[in-house]
Amino acid sequence: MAEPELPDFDDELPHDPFSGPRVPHAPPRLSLAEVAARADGFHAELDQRRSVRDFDPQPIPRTVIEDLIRAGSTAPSGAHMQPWHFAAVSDPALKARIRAAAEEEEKRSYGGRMSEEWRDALRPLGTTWSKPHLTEAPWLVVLFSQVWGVREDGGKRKHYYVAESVGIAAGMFIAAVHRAGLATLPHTPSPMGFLAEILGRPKNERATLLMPVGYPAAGCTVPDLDRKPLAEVSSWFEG
Ligand code: IYR
Repeated sequence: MAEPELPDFDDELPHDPFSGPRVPHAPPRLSLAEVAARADGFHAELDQRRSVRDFDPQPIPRTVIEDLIRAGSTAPSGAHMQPWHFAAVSDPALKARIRAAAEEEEKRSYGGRMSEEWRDALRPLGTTWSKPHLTEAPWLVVLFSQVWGVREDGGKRKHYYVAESVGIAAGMFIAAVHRAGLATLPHTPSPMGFLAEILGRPKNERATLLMPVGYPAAGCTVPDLDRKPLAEVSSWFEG
């Protein structure tokens, strides 16, 4: 398809005809010493985070989960469409249905649907089809991606960069869970169409992550993993 001709944008400056109302944004300007201390401190805190498979069943108040979802939902998103939905489940019967359906799919996956290479990659992590955390954790939070939005008149509204936006929301939710002193496990039973079905979600939503949330169980262990060093995950082009 031919590209449309470039309009003469210079005529439109300095007024941006597309912008809505604006409000001041003036967070306190911290000293560079404080900035450095916070950057270092936040990394140290996040570096303590581990995905956990053994949860303490102690109930966690709904208000805590509400705040964690609020935190996740502060994520930036394509055209600010906020194309996510968090479903929070503490009902034991629903958790049991979700666990049974997830294990059903995982049995098929571990039983042959995953490639040999994939199963080899997972072996050091010790994962299996068995998902007791789905009933042991006090909450399951299911993050859905809204592939499109729904207008007030019922029409479809296009959503942009859905995978990126929902991925960022997941990261912020996971960081918030950790900051609160709780743990989670970003779990992706595949396929996970059963989650929309069990939770009665609309047609525009796809389950993206299933995250049990709670305290780690006493005596919980995790694989002895290292994180890639900075040099391996970054490159620098300094002036
Ligand atoms: N969804 C399966 C398999 C699995 C896949 C990856 I990639 C992991 O990092 C861990 C597990 C399961 O949850 O067991």
